[in-house]
Amino acid sequence: MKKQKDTSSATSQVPGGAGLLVLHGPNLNLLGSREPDHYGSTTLAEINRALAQRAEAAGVHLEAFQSNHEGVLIERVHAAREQGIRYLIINPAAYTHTSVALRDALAGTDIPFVEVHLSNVYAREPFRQHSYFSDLALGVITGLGSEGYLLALEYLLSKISTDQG
Ligand code: CA2
Repeated sequence: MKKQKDTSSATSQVPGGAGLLVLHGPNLNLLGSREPDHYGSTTLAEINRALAQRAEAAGVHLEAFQSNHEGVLIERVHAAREQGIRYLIINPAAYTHTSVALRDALAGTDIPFVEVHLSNVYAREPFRQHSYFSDLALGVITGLGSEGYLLALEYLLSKISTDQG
């Protein structure tokens, strides 16, 4: 099988921790090209760059990863545990509403995470109003576009600085 494209971007290492991982689910690689009414016009690369820059300014290592495949995302979550990732930001995209397997991976690794959605899932079709992740999440940000990722990051950076005392 062709190796999945890893859209990761790494910044400086934080002492004593592997930092943050941002996971993007299926079709989010299309951001900025189609459906701007729902998902805005910012590309995934622009979102990842803004997150990496903000994390770097705080001295925190941040990687981002997108896949259109459930098993690849699950394996990235498993690898995150091996890596010692402290917190995750995840937009599971359509897997939000379908994937017990990805939920179980997050529950099994016990890495605290914030769930982010670009669109307001509660203002859309009823099937988008159930998430397999929200009850496990530290919190959920939905409907604030790409800014939602940055808000999630600000929250986690403040947690990291509190954790470090
Ligand atoms: O609002 C969100 O962030 C979603 O997680 C996005 C998912 C959707 O299935 C969820 O219900 C809510 C869909 C991502 C698809 O992204 C595209 C981006 C550009 C063009 C087409 C699809």
